[in-house]
Amino acid sequence: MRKTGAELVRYALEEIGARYTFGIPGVHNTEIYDQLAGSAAVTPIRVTHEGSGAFMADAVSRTNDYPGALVIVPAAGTALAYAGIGEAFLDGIPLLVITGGVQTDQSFRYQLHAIDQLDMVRAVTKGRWRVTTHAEIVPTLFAAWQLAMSGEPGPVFVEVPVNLQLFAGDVDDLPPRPALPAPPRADAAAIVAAADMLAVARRPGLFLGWGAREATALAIELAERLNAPVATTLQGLSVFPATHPLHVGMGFGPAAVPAATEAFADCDVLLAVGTRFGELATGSYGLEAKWRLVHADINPAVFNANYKAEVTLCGDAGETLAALSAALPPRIANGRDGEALRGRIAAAKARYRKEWLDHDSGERVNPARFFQALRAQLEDEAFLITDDGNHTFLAAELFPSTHSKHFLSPTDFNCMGYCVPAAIGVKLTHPERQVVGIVGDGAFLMTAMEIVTAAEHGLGVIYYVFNDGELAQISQPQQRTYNRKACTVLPEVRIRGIADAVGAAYFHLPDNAGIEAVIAAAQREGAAGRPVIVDVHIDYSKPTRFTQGAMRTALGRMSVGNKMRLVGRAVWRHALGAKTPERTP
Ligand SMILES: Cc1ncc(C[n+]2csc(CCOP(=O)(O)OP(=O)(O)O)c2C)c(N)n1
Ligand SMILES: [Mg+2]
Repeated sequence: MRKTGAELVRYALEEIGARYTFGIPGVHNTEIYDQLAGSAAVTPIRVTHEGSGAFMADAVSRTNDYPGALVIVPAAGTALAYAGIGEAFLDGIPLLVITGGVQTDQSFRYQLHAIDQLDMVRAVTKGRWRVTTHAEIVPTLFAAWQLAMSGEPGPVFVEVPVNLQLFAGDVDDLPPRPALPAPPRADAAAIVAAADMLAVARRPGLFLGWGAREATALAIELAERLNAPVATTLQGLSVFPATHPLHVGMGFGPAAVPAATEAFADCDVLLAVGTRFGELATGSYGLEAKWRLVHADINPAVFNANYKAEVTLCGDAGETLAALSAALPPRIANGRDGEALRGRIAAAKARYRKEWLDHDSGERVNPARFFQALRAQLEDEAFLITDDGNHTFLAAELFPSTHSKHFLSPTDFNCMGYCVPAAIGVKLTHPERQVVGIVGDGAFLMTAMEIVTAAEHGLGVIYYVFNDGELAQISQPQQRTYNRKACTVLPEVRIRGIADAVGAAYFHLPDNAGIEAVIAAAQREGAAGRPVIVDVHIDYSKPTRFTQGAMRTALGRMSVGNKMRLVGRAVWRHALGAKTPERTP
């Protein structure tokens, strides 16, 4: 039969089960856009910036079982989408990137958008293809999808030259979507060895990352059988419900909240599932490996990279945990008093909350009061999407997440600008749920105009802009180490003007007095299908445990000479007095 390339792309997207594509039309992909405009299954969403489109697609993948997809123009679109592709790559999120390609049926050089795109995206994709015939299009998109979804998921990139899209060519048939390859299965002997280690452990602990996102029920069962405290990574924050009495918080080393540090202080066997022990997850590699490690992950490359494991289990997290559970003896008597442990965790959490609530925020909004009120007014299944900055760690320490995949953060690529578009991607695919963005003022400036897309589609995402006038996650350490804030004090921005421009409701939250009423009013607007921007004059005077702990750990690792140089400079500069004027909104 004869089909145009654009028809074949549409067919493959429909078969794969993609429901949305994100991007901007250009001369190299209008034929695909025209096809998608006629599709009942796939809706193309036009964005204001391909970077936002990539973050939206990433968030669709994180919260659904089908992949987010991009349809973008070559070179320019790819360049702007790059940050989102990079975030998906380092966070292990599947993404199907389809770009047009320059004409391959003529010999002119210096065509528009003519660069080697496959070379450009090599560092941030699991696989890259440039199709050369019509017959390759559907099989290539299927192979790309399989690669994106299997093992540790990630982005894939397929370039379809514009001449193939426009004109018909021969294909034998339209094959149905193939199955996904079965995940690897952890070695049976290794499962027994791991179960033996856990069975004899006196003080076992669980550490869960994003890779365990589909295994929450099994993790709860195992933690309860072992009487083990459970810590998560930042990306995996929602994997274990914060309301469970064995949940301690994010991380468990010096950069963790006290409940976690205390509960893991005497941990002798650690079961880590779906984490790579990366920089953020470990608080700058501050976890002290006093424990014997059982490390389970689907990607064998992560084993023994940063922390030496005694047993490694390569496989799907759910299958691995089920096998481990089955291999454990029916009764585990590790001598740990489960009730006392739960009591200590609850008490440490209460103390930490009180420490924050008691903190004098002056005329500004106290972060703990804000998150407490927000949690009280939100439904359990609400989604919380953060950006990257001090606000991320405040949310992680002060907002209890209760449902897996309902807390999103741009983690290991650590790209600012994520929150605004990602929250749109979530709301688009979960219109019945409350979707809340917590975004720093600096990050907000990067992608705020994308809220026009939320307004266009009647998506009542609520953004709380933590307005402190600074790039705080950077300016705070700058202040401490340099005694000045080079390039991290932001210019004044009238956020109300942005709200007016994009068609969002606007609320101002200057101090604690209005917290409950403003959250309620914002939720009413959101429920009516209107995006909302709340300008929160947040108090950042109290640092998070994460920032303090990670900085101390990084400093501690330096050579004595380097440490002396940094500390000496800080002391000297503090003696000379502050250099930068501050601007507090
Ligand atoms: C694209 C990008 N540029 C720069 C950074 C470095 N960076 C990390 S956090 C941060 C501060 C973010 O400021 P803001 O959004 O106001 O959040 P806050 O820390 O004040 O809560 C910066 C500049 C980054 N992570 N990503
Ligand atoms: Mg800020």
